[in-house]
Amino acid sequence: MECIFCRIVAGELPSDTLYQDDEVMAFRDINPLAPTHVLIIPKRHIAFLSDLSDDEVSLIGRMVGVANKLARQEGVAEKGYRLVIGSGEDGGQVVPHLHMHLLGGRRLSDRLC
Ligand code: DGP
Repeated sequence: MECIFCRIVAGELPSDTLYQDDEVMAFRDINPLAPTHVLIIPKRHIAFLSDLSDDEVSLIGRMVGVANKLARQEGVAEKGYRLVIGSGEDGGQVVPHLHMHLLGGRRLSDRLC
């Protein structure tokens, strides 16, 4: 298995896992850019956001639900946080397995990019 995140899902690579259910998993980013930096991923390998069919977009809703729950758990919900999904090279996506970043715990840049 080549995909790093699929290997994390399979338990072949360690991760600081905060949440998992049948479809979604969340773990701390190995290279945190903020005091709270969590990655929320589908367990199934989907490379890019742009690969999601119209029938599959509800998966993103599930990922947002997990992110909101973790933001409360991490104590960042009240002051605020940011959810980011990059898709593809120009979107800044390095790991080709769909993921959402949950960033919080400090004032993030006003600049979006
Ligand atoms: P992106 O640039 O959006 O593709 O973000 C990929 C993120 O994945 C990046 O912030 C670092 C993180 N990452 C890469 N490899 C690993 C890993 O093996 N474990 C964990 N926990 N995070 C990883």
